[in-house]
Amino acid sequence: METTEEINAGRILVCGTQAGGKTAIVTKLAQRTNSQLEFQEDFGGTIETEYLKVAFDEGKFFSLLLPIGGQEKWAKLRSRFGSTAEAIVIVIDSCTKGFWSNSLHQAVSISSVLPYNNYPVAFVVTKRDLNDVIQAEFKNFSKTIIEGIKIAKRDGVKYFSRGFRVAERKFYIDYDEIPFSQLEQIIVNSLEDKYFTGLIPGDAKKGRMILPGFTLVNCRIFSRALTLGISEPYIQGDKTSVLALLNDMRPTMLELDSDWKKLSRKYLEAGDEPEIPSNIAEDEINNVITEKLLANAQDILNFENDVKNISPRTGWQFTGWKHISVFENEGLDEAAVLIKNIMKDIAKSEHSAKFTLFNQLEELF
Ligand SMILES: Nc1nc2c(ncn2[C@@H]2O[C@H](COP(=O)(O)OP(=O)(O)OP(=O)(O)O)[C@@H](O)[C@H]2O)c(=O)[nH]1
Ligand SMILES: [Mg+2]
Repeated sequence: METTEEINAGRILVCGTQAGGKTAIVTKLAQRTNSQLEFQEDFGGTIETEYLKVAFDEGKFFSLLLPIGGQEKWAKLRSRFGSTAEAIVIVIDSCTKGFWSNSLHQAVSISSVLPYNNYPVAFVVTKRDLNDVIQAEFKNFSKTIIEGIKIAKRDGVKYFSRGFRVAERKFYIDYDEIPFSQLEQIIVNSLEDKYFTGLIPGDAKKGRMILPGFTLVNCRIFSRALTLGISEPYIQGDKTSVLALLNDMRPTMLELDSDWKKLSRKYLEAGDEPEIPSNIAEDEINNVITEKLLANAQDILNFENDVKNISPRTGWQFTGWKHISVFENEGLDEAAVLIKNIMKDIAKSEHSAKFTLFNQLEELF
């Protein structure tokens, strides 16, 4: 056999809540093999899936990474690809700890269709750079948001809905409680006003970020996680369903011309839209950011334990984890080694006939 021949030595499915950084990290890794590749910001998120090759040992073998769109609407697709996968990498964002259980949930659902026992699972914690940046800036985030609530009461909130046409809309806060979707929009607007310049509605590429690593998409996903953290005491429904509902769409609920009621028809256990008292204090926001959003070393160890603890039930063989930053090119070499270790571990997994993939009747109807 020719030593330069490429052998498909691993088909790795990369999953995790939307905007966690799956496409970014996989593109960076694939760039090592194909220098033409470049990560492009995608305001709407990955549609369906992307295949990207990573070669090791001068092309002797490669892994094919499939980062699938993290939004909930791609859940069926994840299962379909799961039936051909040989390993899973879970991507979690170090600035939105509140969404980690949703990412784990995705990996667990895929596991029931993966035709192996004892197959490798690893996780990558992304956006290390942004975690540091927000650690230094979060008190100004809270101040800006409190100011944003005041402005919303006085002048109303303008936003652009991006349905068929980009249309300007406006709402006022004239009551003591703010519905989730409006608070999410107030947070996005106030952070966007402070941390971006030159924004043009409908053209996400034109804006410039002021805070390093805080992209328009990061602003939205962070704002959603923050709104969730603030709303937690007021959630009436089941937490897992609420997380799924919030992972259904991108960008914000209002910008997408959607609302909680519409979405909750799909997530029946999510309950009514939470209402948050409008007199929320700066310190409460600070606490949510530090306690519920920004991950620290202990949080990562806890997640590792969660993964290890469910492994006997899901059939996982835990390969390891890395905390990286795609923007700072930090930890990418280690991430590449992690992928290589996954491919070694793939050899230890056993094929299994657990192919109860789809109920035939369910598929027909
Ligand atoms: N600061 C910072 N931002 C990052 C990093 N990695 C990704 N991002 C940003 O995070 C946002 C989402 O990244 P994607 O790679 O598109 O996320 P995804 O997981 O593929 O999202 P879906 O396709 O919707 O599931 C983008 O704005 C990226 O630029 C990182 O290491 N640091
Ligand atoms: Mg993607």
